[in-house]
Amino acid sequence: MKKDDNYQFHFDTLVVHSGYNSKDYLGSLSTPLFQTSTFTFESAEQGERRFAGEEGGYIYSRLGNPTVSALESRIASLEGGEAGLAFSSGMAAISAILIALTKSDDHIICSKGIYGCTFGLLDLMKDKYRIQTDFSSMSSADEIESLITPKTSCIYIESPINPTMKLVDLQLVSQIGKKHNIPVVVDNTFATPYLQKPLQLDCDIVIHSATKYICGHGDVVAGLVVGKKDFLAKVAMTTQKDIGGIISPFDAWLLLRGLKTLPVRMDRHCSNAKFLMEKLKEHPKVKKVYYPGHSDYHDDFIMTKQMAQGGGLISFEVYGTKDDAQQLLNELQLIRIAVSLGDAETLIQHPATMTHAVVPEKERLDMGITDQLLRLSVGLENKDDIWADLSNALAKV
Ligand code: LCS
Repeated sequence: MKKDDNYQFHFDTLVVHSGYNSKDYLGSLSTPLFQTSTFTFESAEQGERRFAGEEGGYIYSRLGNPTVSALESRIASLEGGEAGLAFSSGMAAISAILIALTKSDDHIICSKGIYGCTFGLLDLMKDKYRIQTDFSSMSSADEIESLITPKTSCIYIESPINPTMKLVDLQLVSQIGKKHNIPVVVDNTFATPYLQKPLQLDCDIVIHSATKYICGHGDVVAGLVVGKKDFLAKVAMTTQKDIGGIISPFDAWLLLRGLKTLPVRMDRHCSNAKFLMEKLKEHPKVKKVYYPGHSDYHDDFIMTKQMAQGGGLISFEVYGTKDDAQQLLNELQLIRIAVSLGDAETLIQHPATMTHAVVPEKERLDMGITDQLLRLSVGLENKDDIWADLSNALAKV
């Protein structure tokens, strides 16, 4: 889909068209679903050539599938990267990348605050392979550089951080990564490439839990990675092929479908979230509100540097105890109590006992996840209906 060499399509055109050419598939407007596990060879010699890498073409769906390839090309174009890879979950993507980047006894520097299972994975890597992780608030170059050792093989960041919504200055971290030749990996799940493009800020690898905004409809669990072609080709032939966490063709097809509306959905998620964030800030029962650009953390300067809008997630602390926080959830009628995020439905969860229950209490509190913290994934419903439900529940606690 190239207009001419000098013309660059806009993001909202790329989400619809990139990575797929209907001419290659009998004119089919929708990307065909290749629901097949394997591909036949015309001869034994052709099979041999394909396995030897001497001839292009598909072999077996764990090694590649046309529907999956279209998705991988599309996410690469949206993030502005050379190549993409699709996985069966965000965690399959994260583990394939971290295992590819590290070996026993290595060291990782990680943002202070990450999704609970990513924390669990780092703990597992420490137990099994003696890979140590240091957590950093990443607030200054000195702080990050003081943690670098000769064994540091990767810097891993979430921004905004799940669930505290703290921001990490991606440009600051990528400059340190470049200076010390350490790859910087960014989990871009909360922002999506519509709001933030870490590769443009010189980070090296972008990861998504595509389960969230990329899918947008709460019906797929999947992961995506974008980065340099050579690195991802190595991952495809090692920690993806041999560990095997590949996406199914049908899930790839659903993600291609979901992606087409990403900008339209994100604009609505963002405007709804901004409205609710302002209402929550004024509410007497709400102690703190965390939303990029308007947080009680005062890190707005980072938001203006790297994000187009604040996104669809808000975290807030209520006054009182864990019981009060849980009661608020139980009083809701429209908003659903559920983990995950980025769906059409507004979802609310209690991180201390749900997404981050695996994080030991001391580390959890250090990350800023108190018993009174709630995370709201603002959906696409009418904003007044969401606020009516939330304010009604707040009035009851
Ligand atoms: N990265 C982030 C930032 C996430 O929020 C999640 C899942 C993952 C990676 C893992 O992706 P998955 O394997 O689930 O596709 N976050 C969840 C959450 O906050 N609630 O439920 C899942």
